[in-house]
Amino acid sequence: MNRKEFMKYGAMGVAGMVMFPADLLAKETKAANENRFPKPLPFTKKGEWKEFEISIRINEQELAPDMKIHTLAFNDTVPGPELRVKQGDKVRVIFKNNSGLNHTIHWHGIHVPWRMDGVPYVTQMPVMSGQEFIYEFVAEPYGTHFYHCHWGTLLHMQSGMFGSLIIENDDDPIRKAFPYEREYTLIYSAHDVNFLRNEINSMLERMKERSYLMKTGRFNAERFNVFNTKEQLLDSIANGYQPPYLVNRRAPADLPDPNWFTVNGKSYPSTPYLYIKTGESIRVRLINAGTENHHLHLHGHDFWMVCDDGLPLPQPWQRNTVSLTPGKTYDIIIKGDNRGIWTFHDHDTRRVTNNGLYPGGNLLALVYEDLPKEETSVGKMGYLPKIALDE
Ligand SMILES: [Cu+2]
Repeated sequence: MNRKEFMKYGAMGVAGMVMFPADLLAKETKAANENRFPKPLPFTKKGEWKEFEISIRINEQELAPDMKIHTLAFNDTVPGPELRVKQGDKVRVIFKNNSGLNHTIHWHGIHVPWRMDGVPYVTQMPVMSGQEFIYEFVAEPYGTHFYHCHWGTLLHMQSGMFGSLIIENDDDPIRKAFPYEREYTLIYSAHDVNFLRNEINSMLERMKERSYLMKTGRFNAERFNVFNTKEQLLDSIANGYQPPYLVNRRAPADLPDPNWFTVNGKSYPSTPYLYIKTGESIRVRLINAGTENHHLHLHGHDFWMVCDDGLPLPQPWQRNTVSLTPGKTYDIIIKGDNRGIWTFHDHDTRRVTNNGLYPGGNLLALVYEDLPKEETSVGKMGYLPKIALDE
């Protein structure tokens, strides 16, 4: 390792990129860790409505040190911002599409009026580039939910178009049964970065070609599936045009095969830490916005599974591994009764790798803040391991 590399990876240690006990308890690590969770989106009160603004554009995201991918990011972050409201609130979301592609937003688990459900060509027209759409619904039911794009979901969801939607209840049965001060949101996803690169590059190519053709007056809306108005699209359909979801343009062999796995848009060693203290209970909201099953296992503890798809379970369920299938949310309570540093990870070991290399992917740590100083040394390790990131 040369000096430049040492400086770089040494600095990562300070930022908490490696699981050294002393680093994990450093002030800088804790401060940096705040940015590894979705941030609540501020709203404006407009009469009885809570009004949120969400936009979308193509962006870039660092999954792990030096590993960047192009993303489709709500408000420039992956995951998108957290929408946090109270049960019964009237919610208005102004969605602006600045991405050059079509999108919609689906409110997963929310009992919205059907016209607000975000399914293109079923409940609404896709929100085309440059357009905006206003979603309005009443926040029901209580619990941990999420939102995601419903256009080209195979690409758009694994490109980052998802975010948490938490509906709080002042009379929260979980808080009563398991008093907690701190809570954490973890959103899981899986990415075939080669698929993403090819798809997004070809989209960018098409966008370039499109603007060139537009400039020279030779643009064909049907060929590019880009329409300026609903009327223009309906005219085309009447003339025999088929929207792309009716056309099987992809052979099964071309389907993505995820090789990067993220929690809150990050792969280990950039994944978030869950801080806890002895005697404390924390609530963790697990959301699977990806395509894979994640068999999440906590070391050294059982946890209490308290909500399934946001709904409080009649009987909390004590366990240490839970299968979080695509589209599912679970809330778990972890009680701090075994001081230490413990991993919480996908037990399908393919998913604790970055492109096949362990450790990586869906691997994170539960970290006790009250770990005594004498336990924060791991003995004689004179080097910081460089996490291998191959292509
Ligand atoms: Cu989309």
